[in-house]
Amino acid sequence: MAAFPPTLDIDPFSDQFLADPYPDHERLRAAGPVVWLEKYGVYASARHAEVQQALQDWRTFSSAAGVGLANIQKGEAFFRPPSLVLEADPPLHERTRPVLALALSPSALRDLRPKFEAEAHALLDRLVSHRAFDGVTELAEVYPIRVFADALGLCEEGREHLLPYAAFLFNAFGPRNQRFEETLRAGEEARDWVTRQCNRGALRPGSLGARVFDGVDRGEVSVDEAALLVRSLLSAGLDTTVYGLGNALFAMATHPEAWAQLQARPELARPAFEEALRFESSVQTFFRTTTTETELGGVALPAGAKILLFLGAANRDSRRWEQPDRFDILRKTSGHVAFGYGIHSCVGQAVARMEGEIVLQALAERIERIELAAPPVRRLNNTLRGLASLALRVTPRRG
Ligand code: 8QM
Repeated sequence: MAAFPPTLDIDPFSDQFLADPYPDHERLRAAGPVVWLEKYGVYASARHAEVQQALQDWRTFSSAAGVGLANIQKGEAFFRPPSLVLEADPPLHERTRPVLALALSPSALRDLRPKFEAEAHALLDRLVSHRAFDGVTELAEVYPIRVFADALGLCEEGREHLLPYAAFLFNAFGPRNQRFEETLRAGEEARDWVTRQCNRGALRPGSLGARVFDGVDRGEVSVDEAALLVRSLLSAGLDTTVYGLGNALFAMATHPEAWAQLQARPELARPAFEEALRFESSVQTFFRTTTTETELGGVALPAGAKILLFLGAANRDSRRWEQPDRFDILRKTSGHVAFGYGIHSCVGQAVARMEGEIVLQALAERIERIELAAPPVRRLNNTLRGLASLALRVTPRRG
């Protein structure tokens, strides 16, 4: 017999929760496999097994009503036309996602790698020579914008809109709280620029963006659909890696043992970045909406219900991970859900991993020690976890 879930008064979009979500994650996991969040009238799960199960079962746990708190099928106001991948189920999703997957194929990535490496080396040569720099404003916010916006084929002008656009987008997956309002104006301004950049004519020939429009020539999507798919790359590909790189730098700077391991073997950069994603997942939460009456973790769910999935909490669930709060770059990280799971799992994850690997490896090759020069400053966002500032002091390698 399916049971009623325990009710919690936690607000996962409050300043207090977002500043340090981990104690509340534990409360959520401990309360049960699925809980009821009174404040928003939604179900939620913070345990790995149930989060994974819901992500896997896209027929029951739909994305088409939006992956934020608002139900976009009920006309609950949202600020942009729905994404054709993120906010879509099969069969639409089966037609649109392959266009992105093909644009971001392994061969496209191989072509990009030398540029991504050269940019990282140039940037880090300069930063390391200063012996002190801000890991967020001078590195994590600079590098993805440079390499990914270049790869996408965007013009230089107006790129300052990319982060405000994403900040607003990711806030808008949550409730219309003060944080949402604070980023609304800049986000809406940025949206108009973003919309213009998604046109075929605005994208450099041969770029990733142009490759999305190749799907039009193959008859897979319409011109308007291709523009929306470019918008997906622009929406999902910048802030996520900015926060991911910032979190990885923070973890490395505050875990000397992990840094020593990476320093001794810079080829650990890839697993180190992966562990940083598990440890501090840049995308913390997404919603699904039930399409029918169902059951999850023994709890009965009605049709049409929103359920909040705590990816970041699942990645620290002791039912799944040994010593989950330990940052250990040698652990097996497979099974983390920082990139999601199932048909919607991050289509750009290979690009993200490439950026993370290249930056961490280039750092490890150049630096002997890395330390905080000041307490980091958090940037709170309704969906993303990360930093506004990370003052670092580094000691270059000798010789
Ligand atoms: C999040 O617009 C989109 O298609 C889109 C926006 C944000 C994401 C994914 C897709 C997960 C990184």
